[in-house]
Amino acid sequence: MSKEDKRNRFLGVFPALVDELKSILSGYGMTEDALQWYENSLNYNTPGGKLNRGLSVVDTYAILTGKGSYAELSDDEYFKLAILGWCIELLQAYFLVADDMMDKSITRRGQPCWYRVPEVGEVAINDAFMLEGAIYCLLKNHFRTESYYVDLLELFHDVTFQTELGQLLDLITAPEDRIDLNKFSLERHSFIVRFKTAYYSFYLPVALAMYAAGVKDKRDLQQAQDVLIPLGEYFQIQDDYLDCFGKPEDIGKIGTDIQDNKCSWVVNTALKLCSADQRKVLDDNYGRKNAESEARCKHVFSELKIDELYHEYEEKVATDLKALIKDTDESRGFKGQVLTAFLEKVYKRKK
Ligand code: DMA
Ligand code: MG
Ligand code: MG
Ligand code: MG
Repeated sequence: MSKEDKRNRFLGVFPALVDELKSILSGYGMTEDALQWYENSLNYNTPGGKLNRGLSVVDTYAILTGKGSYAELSDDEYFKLAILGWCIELLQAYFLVADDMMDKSITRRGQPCWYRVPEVGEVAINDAFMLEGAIYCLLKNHFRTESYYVDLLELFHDVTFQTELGQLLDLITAPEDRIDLNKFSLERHSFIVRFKTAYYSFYLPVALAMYAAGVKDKRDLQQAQDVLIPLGEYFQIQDDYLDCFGKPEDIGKIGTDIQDNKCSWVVNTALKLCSADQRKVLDDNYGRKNAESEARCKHVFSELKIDELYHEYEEKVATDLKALIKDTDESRGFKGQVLTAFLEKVYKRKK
């Protein structure tokens, strides 16, 4: 099955899930306007992205069970895996609606952020909670009788909390009123991004597919994690790079990291290399809410050739990850190919 067909098949599942979620609301006697609101929020915030995380659940399961072509997946089997995939996309939707409010972002996936839609505003806070709530409605309806139901619940709860811890650190390292670049370091950056991005974006899809495929040995989950967390760190470094150097048409969002005083890979790399004069420019301009200051920071980044350093970093990290993957122990049923498939999805991405 081609990449496009896989994506379309996955997208084809979503409307049924929206109907199912709406019917839970009607079961509570909720009014038509509430049903319509939820439907709009689900459709606006969930399916518009790359769907890498959701598709990876199905792909990983197919690799683990030796059904790599999808042809041997029964319709029921596919549907259940796709639901787990959509549960991650719902988790992502929940984080993004909140993240865009906290980061004061303008656009997401090429459209206004949900909280900036005029009728929505701060109702978006409750909509974020309801996107998260959808996960547990779907898990209950479709997985309650599985032996691994509790594993799924614990996994979603643990990974959600880890992400929230990462978001907490991301936000308190970037206060708007007390800009102090001495608080930043690449070590702190690494710690933040592993929590805010790597667990839910990389470990979660694989762990879900492993549970569904009956691979639940702690040693297998650990070896998946040992590669997927550094891979997720690389993914967030790409996100930081694209925030500064990517084109809004490609990435679907307008970068906010410089004006938001974010502890991003870009500024941390610059801080390690800059002269005293360049440091002064950054001290005086980073985290200031105006386009001129932002442009001065970007000028320092280009003097320091952060762009080139990023490409060097990308080559090195890809080589290191391939070496790590080579050591995968496949004796209990986990497969290194799962990890290679992930690396290929993100290597040199432009959006
Ligand atoms: C992403 O951080 C983390 C989560 C949990 C959404 P970010 O603010 O860099 O993401 P984006 O660049 O997509 O706003
Ligand atoms: Mg953000
Ligand atoms: Mg953020
Ligand atoms: Mg970002």
